[in-house]
Amino acid sequence: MEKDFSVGKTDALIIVDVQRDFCPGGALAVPEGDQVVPFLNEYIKLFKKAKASILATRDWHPPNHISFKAQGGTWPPHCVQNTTGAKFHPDLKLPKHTTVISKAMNPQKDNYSGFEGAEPANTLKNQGIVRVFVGGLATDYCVKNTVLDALKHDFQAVLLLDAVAGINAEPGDDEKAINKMIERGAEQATLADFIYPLEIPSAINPDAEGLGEKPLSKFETKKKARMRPRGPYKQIRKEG
Ligand code: VGL
Ligand code: ZN
Repeated sequence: MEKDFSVGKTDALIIVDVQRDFCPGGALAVPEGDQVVPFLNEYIKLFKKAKASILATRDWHPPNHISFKAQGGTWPPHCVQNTTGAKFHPDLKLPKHTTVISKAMNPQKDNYSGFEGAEPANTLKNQGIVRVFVGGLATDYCVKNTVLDALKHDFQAVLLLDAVAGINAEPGDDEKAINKMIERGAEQATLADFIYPLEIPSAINPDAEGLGEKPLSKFETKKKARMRPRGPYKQIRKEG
């Protein structure tokens, strides 16, 4: 099913936890976690061109965090504040004006959502954001919870299927997570579903700056979307 998402100022891109520790070689590596990076870089370009907001969340744990095995939790220590493993993936091209949201900083409490407390939702609402596009890591934890919370806060939410990867502690966890997000009302998209603003040099077209809404093309989006095999991330249609 083909869609035509056109990004504008009431949209935000939320990049979830694309940190070294969640990528191959990291402390809690998501299989193929690094493969979301080139896709996210394309989305970043698109959202920048549309002058839409870009946010990046990061897991930002104190060293004694309750989710760590030594504290009786599930996970190996990961994304400890100010460590190399907590840094964003070095190839992720976050623009300077990216809003960084640090999360799960309370030692006694884990949190998988970018919408911790009321602040992120309120800030987005005050900026006039009505729709969020979510990609990053991991599909079955922080991406899922961020999307579900976005819906709870009455944002429209679109899952970026080619820009997510799951931990899959149990095989199929990522697909289950995707199904749940769709069930709760999330839409899904890949790069091929976006209308790209046409680039006309401003020397020729003095109005080129405001192109977000006008001439449209879908150049190369199909080709780019094929770069990453989608496997389990096939479009899942809502029942009924
Ligand atoms: C995450 C497990 C533990 C995530 C964070 O970002 O999805 N997963 N902490
Ligand atoms: Zn964590």
